Amino acid sequence: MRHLFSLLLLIAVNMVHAQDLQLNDLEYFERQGVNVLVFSNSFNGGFNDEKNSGIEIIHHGVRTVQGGAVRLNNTPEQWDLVPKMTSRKVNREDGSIEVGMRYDDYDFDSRVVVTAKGKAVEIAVWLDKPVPEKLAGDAGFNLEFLPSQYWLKTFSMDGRLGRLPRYATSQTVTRPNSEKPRQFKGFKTYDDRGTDRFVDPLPIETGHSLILASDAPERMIRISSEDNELRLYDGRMLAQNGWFVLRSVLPKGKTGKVITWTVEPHAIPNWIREPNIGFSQVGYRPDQPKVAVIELDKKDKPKSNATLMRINEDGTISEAFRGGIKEWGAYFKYNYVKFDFSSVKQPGVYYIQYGDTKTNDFLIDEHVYDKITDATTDVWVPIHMNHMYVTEGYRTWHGEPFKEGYLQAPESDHFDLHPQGASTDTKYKPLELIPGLNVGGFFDAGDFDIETGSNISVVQNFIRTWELFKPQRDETFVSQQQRYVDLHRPDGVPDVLQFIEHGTLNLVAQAEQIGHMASTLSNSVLDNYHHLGDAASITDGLHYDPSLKPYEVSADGKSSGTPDDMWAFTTRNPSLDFQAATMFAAASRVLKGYNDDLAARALTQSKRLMAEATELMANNNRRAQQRGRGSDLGTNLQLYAATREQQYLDNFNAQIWTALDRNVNSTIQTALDAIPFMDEAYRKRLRPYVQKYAVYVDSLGTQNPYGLPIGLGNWAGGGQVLSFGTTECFAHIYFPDIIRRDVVFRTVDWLYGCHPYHNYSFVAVVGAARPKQVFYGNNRADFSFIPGNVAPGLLFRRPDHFENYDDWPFLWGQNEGTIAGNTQYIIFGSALKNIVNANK
Ligand SMILES: [Ca+2]
Ligand SMILES: [Ca+2]
Ligand SMILES: [Ca+2]
Repeated sequence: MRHLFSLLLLIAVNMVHAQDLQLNDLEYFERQGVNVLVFSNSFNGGFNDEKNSGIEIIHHGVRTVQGGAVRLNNTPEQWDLVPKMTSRKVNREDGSIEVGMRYDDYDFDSRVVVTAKGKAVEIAVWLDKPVPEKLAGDAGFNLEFLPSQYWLKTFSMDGRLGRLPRYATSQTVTRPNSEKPRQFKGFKTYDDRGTDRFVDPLPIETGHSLILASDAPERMIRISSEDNELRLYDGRMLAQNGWFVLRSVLPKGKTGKVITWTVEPHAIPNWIREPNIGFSQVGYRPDQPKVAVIELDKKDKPKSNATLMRINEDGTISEAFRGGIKEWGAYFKYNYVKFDFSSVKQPGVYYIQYGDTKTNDFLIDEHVYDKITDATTDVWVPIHMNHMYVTEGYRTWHGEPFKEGYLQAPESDHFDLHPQGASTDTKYKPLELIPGLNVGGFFDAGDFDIETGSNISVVQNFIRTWELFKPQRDETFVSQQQRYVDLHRPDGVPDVLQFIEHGTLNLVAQAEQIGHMASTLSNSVLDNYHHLGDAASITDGLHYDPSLKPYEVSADGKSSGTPDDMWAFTTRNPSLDFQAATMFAAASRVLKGYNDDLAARALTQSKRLMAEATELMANNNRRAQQRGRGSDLGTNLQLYAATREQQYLDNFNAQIWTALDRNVNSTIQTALDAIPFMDEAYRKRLRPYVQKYAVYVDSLGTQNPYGLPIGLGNWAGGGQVLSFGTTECFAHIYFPDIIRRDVVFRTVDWLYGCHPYHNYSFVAVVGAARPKQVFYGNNRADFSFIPGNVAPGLLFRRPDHFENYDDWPFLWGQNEGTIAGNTQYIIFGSALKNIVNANK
């Protein structure tokens, strides 16, 4: 009897423990439904606050809280200073993690100690020296809450009730700029309109005990502090990407334990995450493999089978297939199983039923891939055409941007990482107008600059698309004369030719006006770099005249004293010139017969830049020469394609085999690209390398359940998957017996929904049943997307979490699409369509 009693007691004790937060092997606090991470991801300089760092909470599978750290602002923005992590100690004995933080700019150190206390954590801030005088009243401990998961939810502060707003409408004050903590590198995120004052949000509520979202068990969280006042702010008052912020200001003149909070995220008892059934939202061709990858909570017990249900033409539902579940195993925090329904080949409308989980419906049909690139070519790309008025039906996407042109950048340490050296390398004086640059070109991504390297890739991608697939599609009206673009209005010219022309126009202008390639044409001031809205309203369209006062307009209405003109960053980079020269040669060939004048100008610049870059690279130090040589392989091939001069082919042949021997994975795409220009002997010699590559492709199946190269970087790995898929397509086209057609569909499935976290298509695309709904495009403030965009996808958060928000667009590493990446998608999609249609 006593034994039984002890046993029961032991079980009871263990049960209590099982509900408590425990410090796990991956160095975060865990209980079922709740993960509390303490600087598993630290702040990282470059772009500063990325809303990805500090103390973070993953609450029932969603990372809803981050930014826990000592901060210098009520609601920090990007480019406000972030603390550098100076130490991180995991203390297993008392179940705590201690992190040292430092602001070099203010010689200010602090420590935060997070300790598990039952179902809660205690967060304490310790100071060895008092807060520096300059930061007193501003420095505090902050914790940030994801707006899209907390808006419209209730809160209670010391019993006073409220509801967090869908849109920012709280109150602000202004304070003298002298009181504003320094921003990163002295940049200024705001235009104070000459007032010399900055905007500071006021709290929504203050008190000592806050309950957030008592109306939503999966989001409910309690925070209390006996000694410190809690202030709740809305960070969106200053910046659309702001979060709800809870903070306590550090007391003046004190040392020791200066802040103590208790934070208790509610856990739904015995919570198990709903299975994420990954499948292609675009659907499947009858003749392709069809394998759903199902992501399961580690506490979830895999079912023995799943069914494919068919929605019949009369609306009734019948079981089309029942099949076994195959276990793949653990990959980071989840378990993975697969459901193979490849045997179902009858065209129709289907959904997958796995236990109680049912997916949305999708198609099995011959034609599912027919339209996968149309949104990108017809909508996304033309909207990103710079220096044009772009319209669609009743809607204007943007007016003609940057009418005042571009100024020579002075020496600067640029916020978008384009330093301008002491010498301009041009005939222009700093801030002098460089004529003729406001023509052509494509917006880089979610911002509005022209990244020259990306624009070169874009033109190359379009040339490649044109030469390989000759798409005659004409859905876009482009008038360079009127600087006018209209979507869905054919004008008799294939759109791809017009895109090649548009990119070339800007790049040739750079070469002609500057003498070489600019690294970028970008914003001069940070407060218009983060512009959200019509690109034509970023600058005032008037020439900057420093003799006028800011905001003053000249009598003739042509210039202003507002220093908002864009800058051209012109530090000479011979290898960029070399890339441009290569591209110009190809563009010249393609444009001949369509725009002869531009073709001739491109050829002139190609020859001149080629000669000058070659000489400059030879004169530069050895390292620069090696850099030049590294890109030689692809360049020589492109040069041969563009000019058909034998010397380039000879250069290519002299290098390709050693490069393949060195690293087959990184060289194989270039080697495949050469096939159209080579003889049968080349293809034969390439064969064993493709076989080696196939071994690598197969090995990926054991590395993760998706059989793809999954990147864990700060920018999610969508581009890597896409370039892998593109290589597979070309390898299959040339060596179908080695790279099987089936493997190509792994990339397709991933892009369109078969991936971790959720099962939405990463492409805002025609044809997908459930595409993602928000992207980091230039309309992100509207929680929207630009059709045809391809998201980078799954951002890895250390130590074990993949994430792609579909209700919060503002993390570029997950949701931004780039002009170079999206034009690569056009090549991938075109190649795929070729492959699947070859069997018809
Ligand atoms: Ca950019
Ligand atoms: Ca057209
Ligand atoms: Ca201006």
